Amino acid sequence: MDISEIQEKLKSELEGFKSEMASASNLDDIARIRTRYTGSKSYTITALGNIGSLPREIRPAAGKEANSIKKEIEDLLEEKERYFKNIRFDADLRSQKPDLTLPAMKTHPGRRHIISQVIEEIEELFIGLGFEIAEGPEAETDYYNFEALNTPADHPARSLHDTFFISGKTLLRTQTSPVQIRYMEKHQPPIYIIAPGKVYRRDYDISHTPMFTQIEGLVVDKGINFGNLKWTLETFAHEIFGRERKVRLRPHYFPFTEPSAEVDVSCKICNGSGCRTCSNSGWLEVLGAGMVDPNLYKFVNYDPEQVNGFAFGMGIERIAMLKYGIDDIRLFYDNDLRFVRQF
Ligand code: 2U9
Repeated sequence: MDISEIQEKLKSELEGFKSEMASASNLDDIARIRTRYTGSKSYTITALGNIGSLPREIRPAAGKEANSIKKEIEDLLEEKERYFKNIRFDADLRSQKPDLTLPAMKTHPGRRHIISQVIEEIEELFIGLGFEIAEGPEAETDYYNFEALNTPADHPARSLHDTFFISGKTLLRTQTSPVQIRYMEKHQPPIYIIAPGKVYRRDYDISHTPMFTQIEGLVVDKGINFGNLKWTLETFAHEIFGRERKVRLRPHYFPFTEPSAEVDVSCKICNGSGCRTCSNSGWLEVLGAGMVDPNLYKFVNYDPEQVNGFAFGMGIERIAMLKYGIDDIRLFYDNDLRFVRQF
């Protein structure tokens, strides 16, 4: 057999295929034509299988021709099959009558994340007390995150922060306090601000995530005293956790406040008598606070003889955990819809 004979047979095979395709009217026809022209007994497939037995010099041309015809046949089959499938799909849709007795599909409209809701609730409370909201960068310098907050390079408090460094003296802020320093650089007292935002620390367990949310507050004015701080914190605790909760302040240490305190609210579960949630103490720690250390004012050119102030800080995830009885902070960021849809 010479090459022109093979080409002739392949061509007539293709013509036969095309004429059958022209009269195909459904998917069954396509399946039948496919078997006939691309099945193992079809002329094109047999020809490809027999290439090896042809004279060596015509093998490449015969192989090329058979492959090209095979491809043309397969492409046309696919195209026509898609066409008939669409027709069948349309017909199926038209023939289906809706069953009006079926229950409606459940829809889940989007909603704000629980942490965003708690931030907003706390913001509203402080706005009502006359505070403004201040924001700042999440990538900070060592100066604003530590130095200007009374935490020089050799200060032991630095190791508590497990800082993520970006490069050199640039880092991811470990607290929102840098926002307050930046704010004081640009504004003169009286200052009444809260700074909500994401902060970052290298930590991950049942009560720590590498990113969490803080809200810090700062008041700087003439004649501010510890009583003003205590009233502000009690108002906050009663609004957020309920008026029946007791509030207590315990002495503590922070590099940027003196004196400093940790603030507890009485445990809601046991009403202060002691249970597993409060480790039998009757109290739950909710935030830290103190009078701004006058030493800080030199960083922002305030005169500590003229003004003084207080500051406080809290982790929003912790507030949300205590408010809603959540026992693992990681749940907030696993994005399991069964959890986030509850709020
Ligand atoms: C300036 C001066 C003082 C902010 C403060 C705290 C106490 C505090 C922690 C609570 C849990 C952070 O999220 S947490 O780990 N914060 O206890 N923060 S006083 O004091 C400032 C801030 C800015 C210029």
